[in-house]
Amino acid sequence: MEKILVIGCSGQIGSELTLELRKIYGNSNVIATDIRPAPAEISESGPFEILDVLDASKLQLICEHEKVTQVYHLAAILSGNAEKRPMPSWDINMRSLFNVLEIAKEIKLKRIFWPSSIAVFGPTTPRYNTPQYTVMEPNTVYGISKLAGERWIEYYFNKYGVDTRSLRYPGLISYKTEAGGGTTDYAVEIFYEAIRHHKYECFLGPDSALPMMFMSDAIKATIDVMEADASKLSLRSSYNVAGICFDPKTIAAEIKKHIPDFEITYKPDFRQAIADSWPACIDDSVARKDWGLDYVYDLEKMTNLMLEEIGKKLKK
Ligand code: VAH
Repeated sequence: MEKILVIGCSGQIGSELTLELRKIYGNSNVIATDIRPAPAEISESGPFEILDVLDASKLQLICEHEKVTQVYHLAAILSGNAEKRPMPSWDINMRSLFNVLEIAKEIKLKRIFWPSSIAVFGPTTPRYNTPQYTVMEPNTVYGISKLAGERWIEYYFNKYGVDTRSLRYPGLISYKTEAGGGTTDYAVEIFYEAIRHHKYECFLGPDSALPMMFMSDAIKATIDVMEADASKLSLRSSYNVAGICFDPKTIAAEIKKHIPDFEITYKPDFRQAIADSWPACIDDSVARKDWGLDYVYDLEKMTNLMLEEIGKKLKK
């Protein structure tokens, strides 16, 4: 019997992943945790506990008491916020990972998922069709923590046999939980502002192309890589996953097809330098070959759904 622990269930990924895992494994077999209260649909549909992932003893207690077999560790300080508080963000992103890896080694957890990011790439990385293996010189706190994290999860796999799995997420777009503290947040904010005010001041310039993915595709890819037969996995650092690639002017034009008077203006802030250091689009052929990565949502399909669902949400 699988018993799954989700760390960071109230976040952009965790809030949707928890519900999807509960559909697969049963509500009572997916324990949701976060340092802050969870949305009602999570806390009322299955076990929820307040957990600070830096509290290693409480984390181990929950894993042992609940006989946890798999952990999805999703808690992290994202790129924008990490630049505002480098040392505390480094500590949270790294110490939380070490807590999970050490407990996995200690009590022989079956499998660990930890999210990496396209932020592991830097300004010297080829920006177009960025390969799985390439130069990686990130110059952000978040990117450095993700690069270090990839090395550590691979180390724990090779040295201690901890079955670690990971994806290099692009910017993730969903209508259920607003993004928080990231550089790709504009691709979520733009929908809310377009519906509320028919205008949006974008904190990135018009041509800042970045790899993106609709959340349901990201959730499917996450569960697929965790459920893949270990013999199929050719790497234990983290898989490139791409989804779609667009810049602010392109997504604005797609929204204008639905809201003709929508206007976007541009006022780049500190996050422009972060975006400029990241790839524009990613090659994800290794993930496709190893475990069948695929996508459903392109820009048009995603825009239609985001406007429809956020429109309903804002009417409530
Ligand atoms: C961020 N949403 O903007 C995250 C993500 C690729 C970007 O890792 O920091």
